[in-house]
Amino acid sequence: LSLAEALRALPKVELHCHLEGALRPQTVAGLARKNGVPLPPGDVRDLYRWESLDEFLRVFWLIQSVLGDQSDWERLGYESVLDGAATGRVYAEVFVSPMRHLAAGQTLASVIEGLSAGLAAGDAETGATTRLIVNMDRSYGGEAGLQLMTELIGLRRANAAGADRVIGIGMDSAELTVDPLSFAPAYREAAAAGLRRCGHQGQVAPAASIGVVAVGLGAERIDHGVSLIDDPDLVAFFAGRGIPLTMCPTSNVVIARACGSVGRHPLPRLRDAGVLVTLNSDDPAMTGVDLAAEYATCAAAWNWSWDQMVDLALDGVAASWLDDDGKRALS
Ligand code: ES4
Ligand code: ZN
Repeated sequence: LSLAEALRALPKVELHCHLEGALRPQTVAGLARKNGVPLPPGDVRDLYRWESLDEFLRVFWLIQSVLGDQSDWERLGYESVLDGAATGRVYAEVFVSPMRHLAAGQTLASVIEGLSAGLAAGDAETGATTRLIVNMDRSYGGEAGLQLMTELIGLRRANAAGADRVIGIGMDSAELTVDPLSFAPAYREAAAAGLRRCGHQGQVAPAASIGVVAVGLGAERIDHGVSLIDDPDLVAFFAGRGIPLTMCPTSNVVIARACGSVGRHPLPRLRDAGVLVTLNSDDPAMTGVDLAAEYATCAAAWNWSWDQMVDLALDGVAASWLDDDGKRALS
């Protein structure tokens, strides 16, 4: 058994994976045909080329636009769990960013009901557990974010189908053009409703903005946080408070171009400094690197042993939003 094969078999958790970024290329093509969404001719994978986060996001938004109705969301949920299980994933907290679909006239209820049905079917078939985090697309602004939170909280209060699968909220998409604090009312509402909170920050924006999301918005977990390494005081603060980072090294190299190679990624240095860091795939179908491949890539790039990779996987359990019994079951 090679290290890469062993790492694929190692039971893993994933805390940073965008469902839309996990959509199989063939499914993208099939749903585009079904829903009459025009895609450029040729293989869908030919679209997966970009030079920056903003260029990537334009492709991501196009991929999102092929999801047209509840049955599409159900298919996405189902296939994503099967593909996750094939990478050794036993527990996941996955993102969906429905703002674009709501603006196009879909209802949050249908997105959540469809996804949740698909995730449940996938979980039943594979034995995995998959929970949902609803992300605000920052490019729509803080007011739209608050509206999304209000709607989500309403669905949970009404016991709408699938709403109990949503355990938390976050934000993603554009980073440089948006003031994170404009999402403060949305985070406040979510906290008051008992939802867990995370947020993308620090792929391309400076370290101080990561502090703003953790302290100013009360995010309990930062998604990416690459630039944290530039501010030793903030690194010490994150280490002391135990605020986890859900990091995605390959994505940071090929999407945000935040560092030149996985070998130069700050995850090992942050871990040495006492920060709770976890390893994740971000958009596996769009980068071509799934969770198991990410583990193998990082082990090779950092020259980490099996035992070090197992410790890193266990830190994923620690950083999850499972309760203590759930964490114990996976440790
Ligand atoms: C994303 Cl900000 C960001 N980075 C990577 N993948 C994404 N999908 C949606 N937003
Ligand atoms: Zn992400």
